[in-house]
Amino acid sequence: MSHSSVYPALLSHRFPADFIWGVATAAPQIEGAAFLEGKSASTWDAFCRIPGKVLNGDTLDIACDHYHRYEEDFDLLVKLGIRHYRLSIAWPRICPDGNQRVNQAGIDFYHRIFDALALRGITPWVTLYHWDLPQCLEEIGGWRNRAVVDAFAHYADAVVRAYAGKVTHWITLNEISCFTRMAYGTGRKAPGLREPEQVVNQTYHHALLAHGHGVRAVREYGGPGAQVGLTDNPSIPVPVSGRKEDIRAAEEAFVDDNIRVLDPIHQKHYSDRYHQITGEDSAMEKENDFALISLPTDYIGLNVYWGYFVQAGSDGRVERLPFPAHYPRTSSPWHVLVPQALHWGPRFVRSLYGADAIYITEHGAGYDEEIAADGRILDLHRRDCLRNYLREMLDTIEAGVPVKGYFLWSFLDNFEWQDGYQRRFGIVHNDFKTQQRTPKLSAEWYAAVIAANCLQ
Ligand code: IFM
Repeated sequence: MSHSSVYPALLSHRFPADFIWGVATAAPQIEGAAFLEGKSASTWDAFCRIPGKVLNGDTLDIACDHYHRYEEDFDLLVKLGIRHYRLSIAWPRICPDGNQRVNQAGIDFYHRIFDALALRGITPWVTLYHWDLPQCLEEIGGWRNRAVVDAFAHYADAVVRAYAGKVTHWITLNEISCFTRMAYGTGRKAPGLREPEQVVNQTYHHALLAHGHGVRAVREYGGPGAQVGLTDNPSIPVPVSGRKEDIRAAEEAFVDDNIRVLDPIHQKHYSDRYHQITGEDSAMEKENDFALISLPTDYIGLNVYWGYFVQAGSDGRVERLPFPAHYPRTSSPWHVLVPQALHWGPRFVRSLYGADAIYITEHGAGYDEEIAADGRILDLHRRDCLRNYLREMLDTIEAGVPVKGYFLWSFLDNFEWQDGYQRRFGIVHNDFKTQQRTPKLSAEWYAAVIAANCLQ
């Protein structure tokens, strides 16, 4: 008897035949070459130089040195059977002055990247903005200043025009709340400010406009077959039971939590609920802003890491349940493990906003793990996390939600923002001294999932 007839794969563990499997990275986190060939400083290059802002004073200067090592990195993708690669373009490499001057060396670099990917049969999924605002734009107010929207429009036009034909899958912005609320509200991310709530809401509004320009640029210059969408990291309330009251409570909480991004984009205006929540701090908008903000997209990208549990209280109101001590989490303090977030997140996006195609553009787990003496990294905790979440994603697909693909964050250990290089999200270990790449157990496991198109 053959091995597969003795141990047949479970039918319920199979993914649709055309399912997209990939890994994700972002320019500032892996490229390095922070000041080479005309690239100017980003807000993160400036932020990491302020003592105390980034763990161990780590900088993005060298990161994974992917700028010089992309060929070997892409060879590794091929070895692992990974055919889809999400990356971002560094805005300060393309428009170092934040104005219309385009840096040809920056344009050439990504041509080399796309050619190297094409040579290996790997499809790029390109994010226009993954948090690296040119510092010169921050100096005139950054996302607080509506002028940044025009600067982004010029940048997006330059990028899409340059790579039309080489790139067909575009993502406008990554995780708006991380470069608005967390950058200008809580101050955890660059530029690390604590502005009043109205200013924060205004940064969201400017980001929505920039997203609209990204969509417009792809429609105008992307060429035949080009597709575009936003990547969001919605807050995901998970109903604690399948009772319809709990599901309704979770859905209501989902709308409220995501009232500044997903809701306005899809409702084509700020709802009454938005105004109720934000009150006098609502964003100021101009006539016709929503014609741009709500341009139709081809897909929604969701980054899903965590969620929280809710139930309907006795009066029917949403009750958020606190996590008990010792609830499972990764090394990132914010990262409680709630696999069902990968079920309910896409489900709510589908039911509320009617998305026809959803891609999980990021999911992964960060641990402060070290390489063992024998040179192996047996990251069973990461494997378990990935598997539990993927199981939930399969249920979602089986429930008819159009989740079309999954990009694991991240390919390589990299610069994890304020947590520097200590927090490792890669399925490939990187030794930041020698730049040696070593696939972890999770990389081998993910390769097996992709090869079989089935959970292992
Ligand atoms: O590293 C980040 C990434 O840049 C955006 N999404 C979450 C990841 C893990 O924190």
